[in-house]
Amino acid sequence: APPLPPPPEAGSPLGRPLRRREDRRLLTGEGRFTEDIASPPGCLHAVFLRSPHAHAGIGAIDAAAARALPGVAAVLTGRDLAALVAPLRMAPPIEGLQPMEMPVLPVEAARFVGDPVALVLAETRVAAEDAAELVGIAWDPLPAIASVADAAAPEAALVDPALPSNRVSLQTFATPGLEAAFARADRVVQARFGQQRQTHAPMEPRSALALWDNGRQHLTMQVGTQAPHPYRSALAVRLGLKEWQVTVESPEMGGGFGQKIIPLREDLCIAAAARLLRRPVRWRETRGENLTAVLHAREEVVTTRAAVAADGRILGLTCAIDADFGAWSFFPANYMARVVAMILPGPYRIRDYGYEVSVWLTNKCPSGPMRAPMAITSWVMEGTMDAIARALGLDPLEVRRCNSLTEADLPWITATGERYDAVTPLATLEAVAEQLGYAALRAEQAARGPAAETLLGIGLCTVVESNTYSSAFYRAAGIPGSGHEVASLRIEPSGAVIASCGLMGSGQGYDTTLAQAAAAGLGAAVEEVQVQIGNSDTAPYGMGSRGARGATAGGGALYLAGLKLKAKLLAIAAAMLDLNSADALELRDGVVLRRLAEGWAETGLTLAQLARTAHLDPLRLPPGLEPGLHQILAYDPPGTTYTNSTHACAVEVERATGTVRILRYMAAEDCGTRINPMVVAGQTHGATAMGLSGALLEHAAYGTDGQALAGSFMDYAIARADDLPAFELSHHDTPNPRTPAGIKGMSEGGTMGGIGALMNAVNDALAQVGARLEAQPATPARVWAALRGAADP
Ligand code: MCN
Repeated sequence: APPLPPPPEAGSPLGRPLRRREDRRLLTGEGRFTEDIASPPGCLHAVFLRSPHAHAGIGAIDAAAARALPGVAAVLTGRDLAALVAPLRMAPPIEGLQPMEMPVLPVEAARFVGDPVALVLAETRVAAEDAAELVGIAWDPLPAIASVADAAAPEAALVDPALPSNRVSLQTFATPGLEAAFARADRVVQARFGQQRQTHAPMEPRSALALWDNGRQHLTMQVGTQAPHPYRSALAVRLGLKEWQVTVESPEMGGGFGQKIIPLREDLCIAAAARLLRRPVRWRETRGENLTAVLHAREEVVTTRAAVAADGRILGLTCAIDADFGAWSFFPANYMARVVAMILPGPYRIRDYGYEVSVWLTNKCPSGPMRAPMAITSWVMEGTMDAIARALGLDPLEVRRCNSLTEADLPWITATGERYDAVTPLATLEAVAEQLGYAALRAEQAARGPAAETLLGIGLCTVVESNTYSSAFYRAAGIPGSGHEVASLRIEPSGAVIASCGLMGSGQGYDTTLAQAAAAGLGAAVEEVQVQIGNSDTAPYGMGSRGARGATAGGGALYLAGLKLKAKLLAIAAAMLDLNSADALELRDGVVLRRLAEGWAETGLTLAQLARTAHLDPLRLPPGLEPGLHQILAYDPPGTTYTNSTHACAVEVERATGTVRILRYMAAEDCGTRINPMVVAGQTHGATAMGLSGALLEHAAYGTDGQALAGSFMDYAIARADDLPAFELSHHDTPNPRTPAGIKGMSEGGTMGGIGALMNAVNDALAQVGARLEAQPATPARVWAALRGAADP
């Protein structure tokens, strides 16, 4: 790859903590979300009838009474929709992965509580809800598989009868020296980590409006989506349309967290219904549906075995992962669980490594990507470090120090072949240890002693966050797609700049940060740059927002497009100034400067004048330059980008009640060049809050019969402000030499660090009395039970 330009110098729009432009409209209630769009004339409202059973055959469906209700336009079943929407077939060429097919609505059997089995369309939402209650289904309840243990039992019924077993994916890996590493170890330390099922819980549940123009044979979907172009392609393919027959317009989005990437079953159903009935159709998900029937994530159990020397050095490591993916492996099952295994060794010098990753199907809500699909990883690795320290009687900080990668190790190629550039895990570890006053806190812990009413716990968690996944990663993981992003920059005759790409935000502050990235490349004033994204027809085809790729891939593409367009602008400036070359010219803040022996001088030309010339006076352009100012550029990152951080947490565990109180929380992070430090801090707060919320409270629980138990925020507890600490953040801005302007992504690492720091702190407290919490969440009841030595509930 050609060498990339160096990070910009001081005075650049990069690195400025500009306030988010979008906040004014969002905070004053003027943001326009899908539900703010008025219903067009003739609009129908969609309601889905869902399975109350974890597993049941679908017998006769009697919709006569529902259809007879005033205002009801149609009741569609799986059979009706099968003729309109192609099933999703997931069959990437990956060894150990079973191909699966998913009909838009099930015809033979419902596979989980909430599985949609019929679609009711009526003039009003109330009429549709009433009609749904009148649809009679002859259910044939069947035994349900509610856990990995059930799924793996020798005589287990099959969740998907088309598959040979409930293990939908099995992947293994081992370095050649692994066995020898265990043979020469002084000790083998084993640890187990469990994570409960969770869900995204965006503030805005899903919502969509489908408009079919029968004259033009054109579908417009107004829907909050993180990836307008892949969404449009998937919708078009499954409805048998060309992409030019579909426009996707994403209004404002109240959170996505991975739930709003591609069209899910409800989106496909309402689009098909709009086309069939030639009427607009809108659908709004209820909170209960969002909690139980969209996508879940995170349910996995990981066991590690570390071969260690007596001084704490890790000689070899293995992990076994069993992930419960629910009823469908709709997203490539291997991807999410595999990322955990891939990056598990994290910041440590572990040359010999092996993993076995099993993904199981059960009769629960299907799993999909959720902010930090590899969320458990850092807890597993850092919990293993603590287990090693305990087994060998060493200090946990010392064990980390002696295994940590240092600058001299870089670039580091991990055991699985991943390349780390410019990571600084030892620096972030030392920074938080100092800020926390680690030694003093350990002394205080010892002074309190295990008999105290409140036990003090210290948790450390260094994170290596994989992000901005490259095309090579997607291929290896079997995910159809690419890691590149496309930027479009247009400069209008007045000098106004329109920046666009295939990302779509759900709270990341793109109006501000993408404008900063484009302005930095271009040399324009940030205020002159407007970001226009979210419309599949006007934005260039890109891969969307996921995997913390927005800053590096999207911002990087805009930065590089800016540099390219700047070269054209400077060539025009040279011609206008009667210079032979543009070599001594520079554009900063929209003003053309000329380099002198000492410093810079203004030339009197501005970006606006250059723009006017390019558009309206093309005869003044130097030979060979086209009129106009438009740059489209695709940027494909050279490899996955890695960002590191260390989270540290001090907790108090009350012995009488099991209550965990966070005393202090800090994180030191290195995401390279920060486009906007305030946005980075906000993303770290949000990501860490999500991690802590999962580690402390959340649980998408099921009964042993597969019944969903958490259908409202009364049962699915997410953290409130008073559950969370103040975050003390610090930064190490080490640019990545292989990305534009040295930017690294960062918005998932906080989730990983939050879980690890909190769980390690709780277990550090419990270890003083010989207890351990093997699985999240650390609710008072579970901590109390662990303290009592009872089985982990
Ligand atoms: N940023 C920066 N400098 C850096 C890195 C990031 O200024 N060195 C800024 C970026 O410009 C961007 C934001 O921080 O505005 C996040 O950047 P990045 O880490 O690249 O992540 P993405 O833009 O790809 O956003 C996706 C990421 C993911 S994967 C989930 S899930 C997630 C998240 O962002 N969902 C969110 N943050 C969220 N925040 C909100 N409010 N809502 C969600 O649904």
